Amino acid sequence: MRIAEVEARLKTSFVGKPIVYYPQVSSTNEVAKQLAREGAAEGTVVLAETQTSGHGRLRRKWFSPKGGLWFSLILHPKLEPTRLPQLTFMTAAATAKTIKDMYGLKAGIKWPNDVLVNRRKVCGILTEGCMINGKVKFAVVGVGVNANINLEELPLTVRKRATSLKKELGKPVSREELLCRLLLRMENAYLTLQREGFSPILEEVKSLSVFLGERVKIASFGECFVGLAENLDGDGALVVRLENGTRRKVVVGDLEVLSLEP
Ligand code: BT5
Repeated sequence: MRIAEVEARLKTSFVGKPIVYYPQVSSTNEVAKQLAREGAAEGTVVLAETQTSGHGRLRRKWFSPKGGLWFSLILHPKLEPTRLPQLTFMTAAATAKTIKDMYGLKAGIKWPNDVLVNRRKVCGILTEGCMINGKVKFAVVGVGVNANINLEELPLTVRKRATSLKKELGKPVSREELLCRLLLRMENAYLTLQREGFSPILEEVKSLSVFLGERVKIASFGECFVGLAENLDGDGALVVRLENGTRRKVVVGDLEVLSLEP
């Protein structure tokens, strides 16, 4: 990554100022949390070429070979701790829109934290918060975009459901340009969230969704069930109509869109 080029082209006012760059780290989220504890400014981005223990939710492994865009953004949101997932939705919408606009690819959001292109995962997002006395002291939003990675570097089980921008376009992308555009969108979305609340973000997520109106399988707290993904409620929880006609709200879980299974 040519950081000087990113710094020269970045049009944000605080996001990505500064960008703390490493050739390799354990996890950009872990490094960002440490920097935030030490007082790093809101907007600081930690970016690495590779991660040795990149992770997703529930400490699942996030494979981070060379060629990807792996970064974490430090924020100081005025949000209740239960509302932190709003930062994930905001980022998913920003990423899907950036990929659509820049490359004309059909990018969509799969609840709660994936961006898909052609039914396969191109990006995962992990938001973590640090709470003190019931208040959010800071949040770290980790973003992993399979920009120019070689899919052969992912294990077979992961590869089946993954893609990269390079694979979809048949040529590598400029990660510098992608990062600049994505950080600008994230800053604008964050300002919208702080000024106008979650509803404009939620509307975007709905319009980019690849799951609403679909038959889905949900895994949540060790339980599995199938139903129709009907809607997102005002907090981004998924409302599923079960096969017996009752509705169930899912706040945390994994979703498979049955008709999209590769
Ligand atoms: C996520 O978790 O999708 C969140 C991933 C966040 C990664 C970023 S990279 C920068 C920052 N630093 C970190 O340490 N993390 C963040 P989850 O929904 O739990 O999905 C994890 C699952 O995605 C794994 O169990 C695999 O099945 C799959 N996976 C792993 N690596 C992948 C990749 N490179 N591309 C597509 N899928 C992948």
